[in-house]
Amino acid sequence: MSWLEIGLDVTQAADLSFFWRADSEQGFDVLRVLVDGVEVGNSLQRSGMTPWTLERVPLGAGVHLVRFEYEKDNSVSIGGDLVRLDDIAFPPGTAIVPPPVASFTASPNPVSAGSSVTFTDTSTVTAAGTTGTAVPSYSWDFGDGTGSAQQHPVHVYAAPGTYTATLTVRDAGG
Ligand SMILES: [Ca+2]
Repeated sequence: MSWLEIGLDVTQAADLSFFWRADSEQGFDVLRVLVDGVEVGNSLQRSGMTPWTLERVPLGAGVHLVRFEYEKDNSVSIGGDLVRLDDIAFPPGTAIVPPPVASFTASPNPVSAGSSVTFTDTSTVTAAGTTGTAVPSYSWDFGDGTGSAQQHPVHVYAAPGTYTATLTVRDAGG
C-alpha cells in the first residue's frame, strides 16, 4: 500500500480539493481518502481507467489528518497499475502541522528490579486534533519486550539489567 498523509490546521471550514486519475483494473486497485481515520467518498469509484477527476472533501475548522492511500491488488495488472494525484488545494489560511517531537523522563532512574518507574511524556505536539487519527497517540517500548499506549505509563522491570525505553508519538503532523 502506498500512502500520503498531511496534517492540516484549518482555521475556517472549507473544501480540500484534489484531482485524481486512476490507471488500473476496475474494482481491484482503489484510492481511499481518509479524514481523521474515517473514509470519505467512494473508493470503488476511484478505480479503473479514468480521466482526471476533481473531488472535494469538506473540512471543518480544527486540526485534521488527511490520508490518501492506494491499495493495489498485485494479482492483476492493467495499464500503469497506479493512481495519480495532482493539484491538492487546502482551505484558505490552512497551516501544515509539523511532526511531533517525542521526549520523556523516567523516574526514578536507576530503579531496583521489582519497583515501579514512572515514565512522563514531555513530547512537543504543535497542534493537537480532537478526532480519530488526528488525536495524539503514544506507543512505548520499555526495552524488556513489553510496551504501553498510555501517555504517562508506570512500569515495573522484573529483572535487573540496563534497558532502553523508546517512545513513538503519532499525531496529525506525522
Ligand atoms: Ca493491480
